[in-house]
Amino acid sequence: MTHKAKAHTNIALVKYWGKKESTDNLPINSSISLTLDNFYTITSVTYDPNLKQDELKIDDVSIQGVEFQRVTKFMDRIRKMYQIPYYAYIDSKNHVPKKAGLASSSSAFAALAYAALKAYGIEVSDKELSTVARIGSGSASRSVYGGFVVWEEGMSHETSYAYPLKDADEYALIVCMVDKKEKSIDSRSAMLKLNEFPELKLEWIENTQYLFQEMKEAILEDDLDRIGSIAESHANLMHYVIQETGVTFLTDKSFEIMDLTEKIRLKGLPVYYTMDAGPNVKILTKKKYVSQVLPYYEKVAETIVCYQGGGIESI
Ligand code: 2P0
Repeated sequence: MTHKAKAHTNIALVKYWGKKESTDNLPINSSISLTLDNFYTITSVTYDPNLKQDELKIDDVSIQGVEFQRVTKFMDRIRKMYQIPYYAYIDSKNHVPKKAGLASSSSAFAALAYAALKAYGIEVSDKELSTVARIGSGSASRSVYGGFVVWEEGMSHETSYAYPLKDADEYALIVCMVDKKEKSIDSRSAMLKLNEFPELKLEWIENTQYLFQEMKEAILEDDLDRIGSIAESHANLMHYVIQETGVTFLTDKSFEIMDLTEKIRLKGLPVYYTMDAGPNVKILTKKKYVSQVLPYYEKVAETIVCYQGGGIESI
């Protein structure tokens, strides 16, 4: 009754921001991501009939409090859905380059969902696994797969799931680390603020629906320039929306790296930026340009080069 699983984090190129339902993390918009090889979580789940509650260790530290509550609540959902009668030892290790400030719930909840089901001998389709991972954390629905991944918003638990769109073998993503401090507000809380701004929410949804369709086409056509332009537009849109709800994630350094990216592009090298709920800037390009563009970024920030990560797996 034990199982160990590995899942990679993903970076959204069309972002998930806002929920129509919080218990199951049903999003207000569909999103598209790239799974990364360098950042991943390995989690083992062991059911034990003698346990009176779950026990959680993250990176060898025993966890209580809010973080534990979130995990055990997620396990309760899985136990109820799949009639699992036992509590579990959960041991999770995050493989994120030190101080990257990129620890992500996407790989954590994807790995946990998979290990929790497999440890009790439950086999589900990837589609169903994606719905279960989503209950833990929205972005975890996308970490079930490698490469470029689509998460269709859906209207219910059964219809809100991710699927693989295309292999991303030629692509690269350079993470420029801007600030390694803890965020002032977590993305879960920041996202909920959008509900207080109905007009802004509508503007976000309408623009995102359009860019989501455009991005799907661009990826299927393997058109880096189009993918990159849409990713930049959507990242800027998300940060405009976040700013309007009273939260700021970007710093002067983030803007400096965005400006630098435009300058490098003027030299004829295809690089495009995207930012998530934090100040770090991620640069999308193709593998073949990495050696040419990396020195520019290394001058201004600590960098980590990532390529496409694979889907969830047992180890
Ligand atoms: C994304 N982010 O699409 C967006 C872009 C951050 C910015 O998904 O509440 O940790 O657990 O569903 O998945 C981060 O939000 O939120 C996120 P929950 P999650 O990657």
